Amino acid sequence: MDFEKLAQAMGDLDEDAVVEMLEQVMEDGGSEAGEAMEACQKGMELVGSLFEEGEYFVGDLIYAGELMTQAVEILTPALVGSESSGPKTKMILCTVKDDLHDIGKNIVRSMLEAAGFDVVDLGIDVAPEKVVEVAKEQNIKIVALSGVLTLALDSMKDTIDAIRAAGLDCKVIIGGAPVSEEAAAAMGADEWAHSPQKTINVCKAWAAELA
Ligand code: B12
Repeated sequence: MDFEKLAQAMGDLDEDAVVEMLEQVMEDGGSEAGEAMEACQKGMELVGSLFEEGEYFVGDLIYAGELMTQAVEILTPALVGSESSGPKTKMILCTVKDDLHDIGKNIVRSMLEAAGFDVVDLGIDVAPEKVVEVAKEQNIKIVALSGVLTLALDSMKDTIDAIRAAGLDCKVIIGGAPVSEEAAAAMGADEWAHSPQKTINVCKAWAAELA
């Protein structure tokens, strides 16, 4: 599979070509599904650049999001592995305050659900107090925070501070484009991830500790 071609097709928003290539990837059960996912994300970066250059408009971004969601649906069975049996671990997922981007969050949710988690999705632009309130009410021990804007890092820190100030015993994972190891350390997050696969591995390990 030519992954450069796949990234380019995603960047060109060529739905037929993207779907055809992904179906080819899945023919052997998806041994290259991880590489295909990375190529699709690279394609989304191309979309972002074309938007900055004024070639693409907001409608194209929205279409790109739908295409990416479709791509993830095709690849998900190969990426998440087998669903664990037994009671589902409940966790919170949301996009943090002042950030309205939810394509990445929704992808992470689909994959966590496919991996057997009961995901309480609080949506977008979620205030720290809301996360604390729901974590308390539903006795939730895992919180996943998503953000795409640079300023989302401040909201993530405020959310983690609020969780710790409330004395909640929660593991927190942060994810999204601006997140890094340094950012996670600076704000006291327990883990960070860019890829949904890592998110699933981390959350599965935490769920096993909690069980
Ligand atoms: C689509 C898009 C939009 C859509 C969003 C639609 C939607 N429903 O989400 C719309 C048009 C609404 C939009 C609006 C805006 N956008 Co915009 N947008 C994008 C774009 C092109 C793609 C983002 C995306 O969906 N990527 C694909 C997903 C799959 O990637 P992802 O979010 O990173 O998620 C993956 C991983 O990060 C990870 N992940 C995600 N969440 C989580 C969570 C956890 C816990 C974990 C572990 C992992 C994880 O898994 C995902 C799958 O692999 C980016 C460009 C880019 N290069 O990213 C700009 C971009 C993010 N937008 C930008 C801007 C500036 C804006 C606006 C301010 C524009 C404006 N002037 O109005 C507004 C912001 C409004 C707001 N307050 O949020 C800038 C941000 C600049 C910055 N550094 O802060 C970018 C980078 C574009 C640019 N280069 O200028 N945008």
